[in-house]
Amino acid sequence: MKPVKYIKNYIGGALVPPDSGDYLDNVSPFNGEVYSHIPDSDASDVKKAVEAAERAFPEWSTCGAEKRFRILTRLADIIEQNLEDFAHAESLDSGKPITMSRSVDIPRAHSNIRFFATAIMHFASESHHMEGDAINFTLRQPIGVIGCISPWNLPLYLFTWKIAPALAAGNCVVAKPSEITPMTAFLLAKACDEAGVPPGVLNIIHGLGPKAGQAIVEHPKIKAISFTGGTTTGREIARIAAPMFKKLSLELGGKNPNIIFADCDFDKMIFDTLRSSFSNNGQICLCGSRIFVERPIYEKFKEEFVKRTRFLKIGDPFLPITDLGAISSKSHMEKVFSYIELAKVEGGEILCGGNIIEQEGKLEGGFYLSPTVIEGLPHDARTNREEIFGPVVTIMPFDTEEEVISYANSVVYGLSATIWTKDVTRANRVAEKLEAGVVWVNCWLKRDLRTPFGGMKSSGVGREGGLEALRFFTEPKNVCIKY
Ligand code: TXE
Repeated sequence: MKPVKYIKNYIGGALVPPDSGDYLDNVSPFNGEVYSHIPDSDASDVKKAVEAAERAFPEWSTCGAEKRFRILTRLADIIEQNLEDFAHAESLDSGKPITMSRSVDIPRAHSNIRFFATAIMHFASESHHMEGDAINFTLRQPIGVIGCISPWNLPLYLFTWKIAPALAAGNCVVAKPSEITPMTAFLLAKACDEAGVPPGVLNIIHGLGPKAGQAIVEHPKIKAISFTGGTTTGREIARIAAPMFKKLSLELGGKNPNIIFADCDFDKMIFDTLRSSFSNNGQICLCGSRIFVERPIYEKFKEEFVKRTRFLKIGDPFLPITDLGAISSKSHMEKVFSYIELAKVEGGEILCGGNIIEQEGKLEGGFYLSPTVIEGLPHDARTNREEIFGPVVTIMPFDTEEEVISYANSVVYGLSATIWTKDVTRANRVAEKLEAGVVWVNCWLKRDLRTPFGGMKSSGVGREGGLEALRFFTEPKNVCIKY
């Protein structure tokens, strides 16, 4: 399961070149060099993938939950058996530390598959008895061909988070990974072959969003789209899909508040806040990028947080001591850096970091940024309203619960939030008022796959996870029988 020079599309169970014969460079953020090439696919490749999926659908949708359970479980086992290859490919492609690929990304990818392989075995629906003369029951039937489009920050983790429930529910899938991080999706295609996933059940198309991605969204035989990515792109996808009455699941951006009350467990809070600020270089839509600290402990927090941030090791993603690897792409690094410049213009003070790190030796040419902490900005500065999606956080004090809730809710996003306090009554009171789809209290990124996952406002539409996902990927039909 090693990276290849020329990645291929996976259509009808075969690894095939793009119809156009054209390829795009795949750059490793590790050193900024082109290390492979991906198909520059277009509508003709997508058309073939949809046709393969349509051919596979009748058998796959009626073969029974147990058969789908067995095949998907085999696929999960193969990923687990090849964890090191998948982890290496993920870090080479994304720049994330190998320690994260090994402990988070790849294990969560096979857990996603296993979770939904088992969930479908227990997926039941409801019936409603009408006194005396009728019984209703609800069928939850697979939809048909589904489009799954995923981003570059957690490549295989989010790719399988969509594909697994779609397949478990009996649908067939045309999936497109990000062109920034295509390699583990290619390795997944090879794993499907080994697992005996029937041809056409899963089809993987590589290429650019506005070209290959848009062709998936536009295809009339694709009945539902599950997308994770930027809010701008989500809006564009909805513009096309809504008039075609496609089901839509949109997991978009975030600008998540991290609310720290003075009575919190300081040591636990500071440890998790470092994680929630800088994990994956802040390239997780759930990272807490706006940190609000109750005034009595603001100075203590600022001193300890900046000290620990300065101690983070940035560099070679393949060294176990590395905390932060490379930023996913040159253009994204430049975008993140532009926000650091904006923060200065808006009157912010850079307490640590704030610079692009010019590496030498084998990392020369790679994309590295120092983790950055900014204070002194008003809550409604652009830096505090717009998603930066990098190792950049702002900190500010607050005095009252009402004040911090109004700050937290003052942005267009509503994805997740974190609250640190020992006062459980206050935690519940604040959680109820926060405009967020996920609220963590005295923890961060503690994930139970059965729970509804997603955001509100400009963070998206719908929920993934557990039964929410299986219900998204099925059509409910009520049958009423009079007797
Ligand atoms: O995502 P895009 P990008 C945020 C983050 C980031 C911004 C843009 O702020 O800076 O989004 O990141 C495909 N039709 N998040 O550019 O463009 C594209 O090929 C169909 C948050 O990487 O949204 C890729 O496969 N598909 C997010 C996928 O969409 C299209 C994680 C995501 O790309 C398309 C990543 C189109 N018109 C970025 N345009 C999260 N919520 O976790 C692009 N794509």
